[in-house]
Amino acid sequence: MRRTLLYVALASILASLLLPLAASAAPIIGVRKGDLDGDGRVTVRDAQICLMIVVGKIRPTPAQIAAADVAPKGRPDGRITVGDAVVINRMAVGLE
Ligand SMILES: [Ca+2]
Repeated sequence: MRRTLLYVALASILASLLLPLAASAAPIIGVRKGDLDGDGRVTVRDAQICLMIVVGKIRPTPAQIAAADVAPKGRPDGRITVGDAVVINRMAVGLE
């Protein structure tokens, strides 16, 4: 019984570690790059949300991860960084 509980606990821990990776690797259909709040536009607010993700203030949804990964330009690297926030900010003001 104790061994079964241990296995269940270990499986839960492994699942919690692997699920975010699987979610971020899956293609998200209908996500507009840079639009983190899902309002259909890329604004400074989206860059602010990206920065909050970078500093760990908010936990991103899979759609936000897909929308936020815009840098390096032309070859997104699968990580959400300050560089992504900068590119989203440039998109918001029409420079990208
Ligand atoms: Ca938006």
